[in-house]
Amino acid sequence: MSSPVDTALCTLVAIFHKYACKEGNKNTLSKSELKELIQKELTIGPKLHESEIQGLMEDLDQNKDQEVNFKEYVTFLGALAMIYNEALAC
Ligand SMILES: [Ca+2]
Ligand SMILES: [Ca+2]
Repeated sequence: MSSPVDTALCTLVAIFHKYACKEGNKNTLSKSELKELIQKELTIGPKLHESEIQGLMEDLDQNKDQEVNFKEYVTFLGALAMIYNEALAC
């Protein structure tokens, strides 16, 4: 009954929670949780340097609490979608 878009969105939400609940606040990603998510779930993850992940964390952490909440994660997904859009455009 689920469409490909439903499945894709549920996967993105499930991935957030899979990593967010590993340590500390269960509803936010710490820097190490974000790093693990990037390295295990993204094709480009293993190619990113520590400094790039650090920079990404700082960009995503809009309220500067050193954690990535779900809203900030959605911003991250939007940025990734922009990159894929450039790669996939006709
Ligand atoms: Ca957490
Ligand atoms: Ca934050």
